[in-house]
Amino acid sequence: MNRTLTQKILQKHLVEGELKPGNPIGIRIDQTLTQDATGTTAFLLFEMMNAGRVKADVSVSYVDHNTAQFGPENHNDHLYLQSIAAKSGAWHSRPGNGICHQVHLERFAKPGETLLGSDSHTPTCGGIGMLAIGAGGLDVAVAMGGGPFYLTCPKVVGVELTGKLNEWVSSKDVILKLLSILTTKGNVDCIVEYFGPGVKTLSVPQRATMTNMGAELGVTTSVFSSDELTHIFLDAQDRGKDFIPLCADLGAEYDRVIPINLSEIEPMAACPSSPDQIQPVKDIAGLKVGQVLIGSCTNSSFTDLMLVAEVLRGKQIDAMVEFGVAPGSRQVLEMLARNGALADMIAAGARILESACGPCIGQGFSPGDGVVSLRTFNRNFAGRTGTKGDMCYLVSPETAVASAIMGEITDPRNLRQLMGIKYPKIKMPREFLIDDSMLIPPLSGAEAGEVQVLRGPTIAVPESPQPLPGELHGQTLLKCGDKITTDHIMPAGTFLKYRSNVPQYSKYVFNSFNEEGKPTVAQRALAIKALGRYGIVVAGESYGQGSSREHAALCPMYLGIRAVLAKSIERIHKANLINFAIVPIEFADPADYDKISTGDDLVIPELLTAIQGRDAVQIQNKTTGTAITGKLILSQRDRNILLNAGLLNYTKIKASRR
Ligand code: MIC
Ligand code: SF4
Repeated sequence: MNRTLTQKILQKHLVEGELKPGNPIGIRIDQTLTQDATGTTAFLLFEMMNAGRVKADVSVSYVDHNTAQFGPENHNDHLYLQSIAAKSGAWHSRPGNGICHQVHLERFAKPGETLLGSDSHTPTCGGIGMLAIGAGGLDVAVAMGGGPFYLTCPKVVGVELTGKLNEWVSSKDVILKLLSILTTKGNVDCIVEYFGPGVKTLSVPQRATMTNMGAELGVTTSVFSSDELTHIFLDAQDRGKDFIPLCADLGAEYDRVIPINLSEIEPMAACPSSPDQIQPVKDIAGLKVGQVLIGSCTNSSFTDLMLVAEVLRGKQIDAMVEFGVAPGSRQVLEMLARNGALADMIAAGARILESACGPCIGQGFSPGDGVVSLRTFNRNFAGRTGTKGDMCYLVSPETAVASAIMGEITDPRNLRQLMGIKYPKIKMPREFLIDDSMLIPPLSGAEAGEVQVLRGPTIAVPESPQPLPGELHGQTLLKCGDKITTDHIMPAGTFLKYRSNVPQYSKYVFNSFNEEGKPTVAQRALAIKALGRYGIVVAGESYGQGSSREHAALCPMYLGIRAVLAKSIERIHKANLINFAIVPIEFADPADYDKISTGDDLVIPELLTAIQGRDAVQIQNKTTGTAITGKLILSQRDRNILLNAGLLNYTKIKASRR
């Protein structure tokens, strides 16, 4: 059989199950990554598992999200992470060293290996030919302890690239084009594999932009082959020894093929407020912009920022535009500083931010009311900038810099005519600047014994779920619509600093649904809990889009929410719900969604019996007297986890039986 690249990597790592789309499978994980916003919980859970030292080949704990340090919380987390990494045998990437995905691509990613990361953009490393998957922190903690990662064997969607990108068009425009085709929903349990003659025209950072933003499609991951350009990139990172050539067999069979001719791609934009609201830039050109931000794990590589700097050299950004640049890593920042490109950007009016997630996760640079913000980032969910009613557009660095100069959305292909600016051809450096001094290597077992783990007073050990009841008496805490993201469920921005304190963070569950002067969703959930009943969330399609944050399950669980009834649920979030013993139920008939309102009393009479072995579960709406059938789309392992009060408890029970 002619195999896809995905099948080859999966086969090599398969430890359980059969490689047939839809089957539950378990794979060995070679590398893991965590970041501070999810990593504190992941490491606290890792400690609770008593798994000893890290057993994955490479585990890196990054600090990149929570670096603003208003109050002691962030620094307490950093100190905990540095000490627990030392204790447990993980690498530690210090704050300032860069965004996890960019640094991992530069310094650790290896073609043909598997990576599991507690961040949804972990697929970035698919740009180097790695099978890189985002997951909840608890799943990553299990993989750090040497356990397999369980997933549904994916279908493989082949994206056949032909042609070559034109000047001023970038790989960001290609992934935006793909988002316009596949949208952000309906792609669960698929992997996107890029193939075809167009692949060799894209550098590793360009590929990584596409695999990064593949997360917005809701696919398990995206992957490119590993070829001569991969070799050149690894050589330039002084990691040539990590190279292996890898590609699909000729005539490999994909479940679906989407052809994309790179020569036909034009500058694209994702309009407010979803990454799949795509329009060609030329159709929205002329719209006044008040803020332009370059950075995030999608578009902050050395080549991206060199292009921006070259365009800006000798120019000024528009007087009404606030212009920020956050380089993806310390390597990128230092190289720009040494070659003068940073000075060009500063001279043009750029405000330089540290190498971190920053504004991408609402840590500063919230736009003013009514201000159009153009960003090279990957997500523009409503309110993610920190401003209610924000108008955030996602574009390529080319479009961003052109618009910053012109003060309005500008098709970068017009820059020559408008400003006499020629397209700068940016070369990949033959050697990147290698300085790993902000990466602390793992300690030996003996040295680690001496380390004291620093757990500051703002860090709270998360609570474990209680066993599920045989018959669930609940109330609809909230009925929400389609495409509810994890940002809606557990907001980031100014609340991000409470990530390592579940009781505190849970106060902001579904914060965007709270109304002035009325009890918050969290207060209502606690009131239901006080009556000895359970909260139930009812939702439309694609519930739990976006991030991997397990707090979107952990905090609701803490407030007594034990079931989600939705038209469909996204992969990572569904796994997180199961891990924290919240039952994910899908409507057998989506029209039944209309039979429930917020506040309705719902009873699930045979919940445990159904979890034990049925695919359907009956739900009685006591308020309206109607009955609803729900689907339980669960593997045997999912059922075991739910029946044993969550993954942590299940892992402990399994370990005690060994
Ligand atoms: C995001 O981009 O939404 C985040 C913040 O990186 C999240 C992780 C988190 O919530 O900590 C993600 O993508 O998984
Ligand atoms: Fe950080 Fe933004 Fe990337 Fe998430 S998407 S990892 S917040 S830069």
